[in-house]
Parts: sequence; C-alpha cells; structure tokens
Amino acid sequence: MSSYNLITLNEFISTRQANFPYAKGELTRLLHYIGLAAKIVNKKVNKAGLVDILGEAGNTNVQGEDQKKLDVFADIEFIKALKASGECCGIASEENDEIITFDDELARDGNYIVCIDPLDGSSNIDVNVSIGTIFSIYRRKSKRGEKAQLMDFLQPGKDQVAAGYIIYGSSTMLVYTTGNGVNGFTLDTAIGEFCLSHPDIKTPDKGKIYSINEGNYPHFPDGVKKYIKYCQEINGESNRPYTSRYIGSLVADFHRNLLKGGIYIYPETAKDKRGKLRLLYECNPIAYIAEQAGGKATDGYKRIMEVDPESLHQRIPFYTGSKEMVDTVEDFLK
Ligand code: AHM
Ligand code: MG
Repeated sequence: MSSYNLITLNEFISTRQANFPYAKGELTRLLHYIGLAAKIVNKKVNKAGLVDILGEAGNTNVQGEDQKKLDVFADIEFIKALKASGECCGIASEENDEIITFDDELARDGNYIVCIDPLDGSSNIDVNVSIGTIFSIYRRKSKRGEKAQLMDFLQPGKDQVAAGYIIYGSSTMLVYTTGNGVNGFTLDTAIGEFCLSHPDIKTPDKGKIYSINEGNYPHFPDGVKKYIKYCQEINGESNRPYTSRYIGSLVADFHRNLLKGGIYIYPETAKDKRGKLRLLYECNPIAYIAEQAGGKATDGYKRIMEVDPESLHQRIPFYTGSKEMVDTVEDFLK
C-alpha cells in the first residue's frame, strides 16, 4: 500500500469528530497531543540501550518503588504535551503523589482531566522487553475556568470519555476507544505517523492464554488456585488446553490477550488484599478497552468501571480479557 493510502491517527480522529455535529474538537486535540508525546517517548525508549538513560533516577515514587529514568522522562513528556493541548486542566499520574493542576488561563478552561501511567512495566525497561503508557480521559466535574480539583479525578470508570494505551514493542502501537469500539494504530517510523492497522478490534469470547504471576501462587485466593489448576488440567485430562504467558507488563500482556483471546489476572493476595494494580490509571482504562472490544473486566466480583474511587492511587484486584474466561474464574471465586 502506498503511504498516501494510509489512514493516520489524526485523520481518523478528525473524521470521527465530524460524525458528531456538536463536537468542538477538544477531545480530538487532546488525543492528538497524546499521540505526539507517544512518538517522543517512543524515540527515547528505542534509544534506551544507547544513551545513559537506563537505571534508577534516584527518586522513589508514591508507591515506594524506585523510578527508572525513562519513567521520569515519560512522565515529564506527557505532562508537557497535555498542558500544551490547552484542553486538559489537570493530571493524575502514577509517578506523582498529588494531582497536577495547570494554572494558566488556557488550561484552566480545559474541559478534561487525564489519569496516566506514563511508563508501565518499568521492571522491563533495562532488558529490552515491551513497556507501555496507559491513559484515561474524563470530563471535569468542577467549573471550567477554575483549577481542577480532586473530585474531577475520583470518577468511576464508566464515566470515562476515552481511554487507551501505547505499547512500545517490536513495533509501537496506540490503541484507544472513545466508546465506539476499539481501534489500533501502528507507528510507521518512515513517516512518523500512527497509521490505522487494527480497525474495530474485537476480542475472542474465549481464548487459550492465561496470564498471571504464578510466583505468588501460595498467596492467591482459593478460587484463583482452582482456576489455574483448571487451566492446567481440564476435567482431569492432562492435555493442557491452555497456555501460560506472562511478560510482567500489563499493556503487553493485555494487548496480546486482546488480539488472541485470553485472560489477565492480578488478584488480591494474602499479602496485598487489594492486589497491585491501580484503579485510576491502570485498571479503568484497560477495562474500558476490554469492554469496548467485547471482553470483560472485574475485580473478581464487580465490574471494574462501576467501582467508586476513594483515592488517587487506590489498588484493586484485576481480572480482564475474554468474557467466558473471566466468567469461569468468577465462578471459581464464588
Ligand atoms: P509498574 O507500574 O510499577 O510498572 O507496575 C505495574 C506492572 C504491570 O505492568 C504488570 O502487569 C505488573 O506490574 C507486574 O507485577 P509483578 O511483577 O508483581 O508480576
Ligand atoms: Mg504501572
């Protein structure tokens, strides 16, 4: 195909906007800036082995985890881009304890807030394994023209206006939804554009892959232990109908399962009753994409997107992927 026949991300989102006569282009602009920052971060991720960007930055984030240099770079880059868009009045980021509010007149007038994990899967950075960015967009609750407030961020996932992720993998992809299905764009590095490569992604109702950190097995709830056994040996036959895949990068594990069919589980454990992943900038956006692709996302009992957040960095058990597989593990948990 000639490059001229490709549908770029910008063209795609503008065409979508034209379908909504009252849309003012604000969300389009915001997504455009996210795409821009993604390209800048991608460039840095690709160069990670070549420049002195590897390793710890010497800071510890709010979760008590060491931040890698690339995390810091990605955080700064996305914050700059969102501010420059003029459509975003505030950000909640995994890397920052408190919300970031923008004080200039343009940004204060922005209608949206963004929750973001700028670089997820950070333990994979220095070994050349896929990492990702996850974002979630809401309309603000506070008045336009004023500073964003905490209540703008503590909204249930069902109120998301858009969500998506970028996977920095063997190629770089941006996948997003605005509630009208899920579309995936692959970065064509020759022209520096995200191009539509995976239109209207639908995830299979059932799959063969289960993804869970089995190192935590002794601490899993009984239902999860039983589900793993079920995956390993269905009805007592040892024909191994399922296969286990776990990268340790939520975006990469989820993305693979989305396309091929599978389930991703990060359950509560005896040590961490609320699991590990964060509701606002990891689980809600992934849940929105899962549902829009025909899949499912719960905390084992309840739809993730119906959980009312209590705090910015709240953690929650996460079960997501092909619908029938999530149904089955939920049956085991009952
Ligand atoms: P991070 O935000 O510090 O990178 O942690 C989130 C990551 C997810 O990408 C991944 O699914 C999970 O943590 C892996 O955790 P574990 O190493 O406990 O299996
Ligand atoms: Mg993360």
